Amino acid sequence: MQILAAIWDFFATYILQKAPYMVGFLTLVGYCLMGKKWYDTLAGTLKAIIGMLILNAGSGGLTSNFRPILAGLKDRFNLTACVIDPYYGQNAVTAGVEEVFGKGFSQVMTLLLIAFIVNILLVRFNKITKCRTLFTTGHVQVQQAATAYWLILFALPALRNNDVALMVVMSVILGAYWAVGSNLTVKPMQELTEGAGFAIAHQQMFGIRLGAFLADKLFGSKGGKRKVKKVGELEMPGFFSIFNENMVCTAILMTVFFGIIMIIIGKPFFIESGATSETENFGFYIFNTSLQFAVYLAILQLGVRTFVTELTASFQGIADKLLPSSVPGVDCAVCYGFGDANAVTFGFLAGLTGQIIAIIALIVMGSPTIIICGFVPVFFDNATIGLVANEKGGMKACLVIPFFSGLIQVFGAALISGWVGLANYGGYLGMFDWDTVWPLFTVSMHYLGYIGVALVVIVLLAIPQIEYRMDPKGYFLITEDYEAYQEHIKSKEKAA
Ligand code: ASC
Repeated sequence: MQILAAIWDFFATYILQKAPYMVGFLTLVGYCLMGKKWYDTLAGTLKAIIGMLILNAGSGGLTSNFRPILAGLKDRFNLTACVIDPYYGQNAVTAGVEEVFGKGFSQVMTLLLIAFIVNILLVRFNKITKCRTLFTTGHVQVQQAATAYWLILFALPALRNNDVALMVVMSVILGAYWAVGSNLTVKPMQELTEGAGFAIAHQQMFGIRLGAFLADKLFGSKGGKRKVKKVGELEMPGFFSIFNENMVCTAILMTVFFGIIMIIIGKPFFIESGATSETENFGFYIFNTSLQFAVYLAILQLGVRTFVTELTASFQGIADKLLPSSVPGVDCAVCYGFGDANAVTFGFLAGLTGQIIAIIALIVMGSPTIIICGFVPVFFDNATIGLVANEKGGMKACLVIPFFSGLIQVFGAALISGWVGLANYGGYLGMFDWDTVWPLFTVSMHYLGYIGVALVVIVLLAIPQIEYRMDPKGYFLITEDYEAYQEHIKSKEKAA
């Protein structure tokens, strides 16, 4: 028993919660199931882990470089504000949960495991459930579990004294959200990557599907009737042609945007935080910092290239033997290695513009909760949504849809974090789904109690059923054989 507990503890701490090792573990299991030679299995597993670590170095570098700049706005203007950022959100839960609900959050690991098992079961029985995706991004799952814990305790006071019921409600809702949300991204991701064989398991999964849907409806080609110009197809004249090069484009745009923000914040702030010194030229500091954006994006894309093929190739073993017709759900940054690279930058800047306008609106309207943009939601949500929007609706969609997403993130986060009391502790998770669908879940559970819980679960589970019924023939084909799926779509269009 003790040995089992130790194994479980090791698994939960070092694999389940750490995306690189989870991806490595799945690669290992997949290749073993395929009966690959041991040395190929070892090499593939190492490549998968290292690739994910490189991706993390890229996304971590972006976050650690640019988060303090956005958060600096708060200090510069002496705002008592709630920062939307997964790490601030997690800290806020830890800081307040004991005080507000009289409960710590020691069961987080157990919860993660049970919710993960719910996810696995939903995929295992996908003949019935129609769920095709397994969540592999552990750090995100921890953040979501923390915020969901708060939202559910807030919505259902009866659960505060009933640990078993609390665990059941939480793991079923979270597990269903993971399975159904990532499942929603299968189609946009297969289309973006031309069948690379992964889905997104992150914090804006409903946003991705909604973004792709709206981009297609509002800006799409309507079966060839309308001309769609994607970001990568723009022919820029003269000087502007340098924007076609992703690194150059990112460097120039980030220098302008972050330059303005950093000038507003002022040099003394950066000296105080130790980021620069009295003697360093401030203009040079701004330029050098802004260039890091392009550097970390390039690192991130290298990481993607290193591990994606290993993971998706080995996952075939898992799909064949254990979880039929399934694909792995991975970090949103993985898709930045596909599609038009500049769409990532444009989506981010459009989302940032939306967020800044929304924040000004909150201040002007005298909102009791003021939001400060955190780097993670504004970049990772809007870059991802921009990328899929561009794929379906071109440049216009890539700018308009993330702009609205930015507005929604701020207004949604202000409403929910103020209402449930997380704003008092300075942070909220703030990613797209947590500003939209999770507030709706919370409202439903708060006002309808257990009926609300049932409603949330039923609605979640109904989503893949509806999608399946819209195209029963193509639904599993899209993960099993993308080329055959494309043929199927062509023949469907011809018949229409
Ligand atoms: C998050 C989070 C991160 C980033 C990263 C993006 O939600 O917590 O560290 O997004 O996963 O690659």
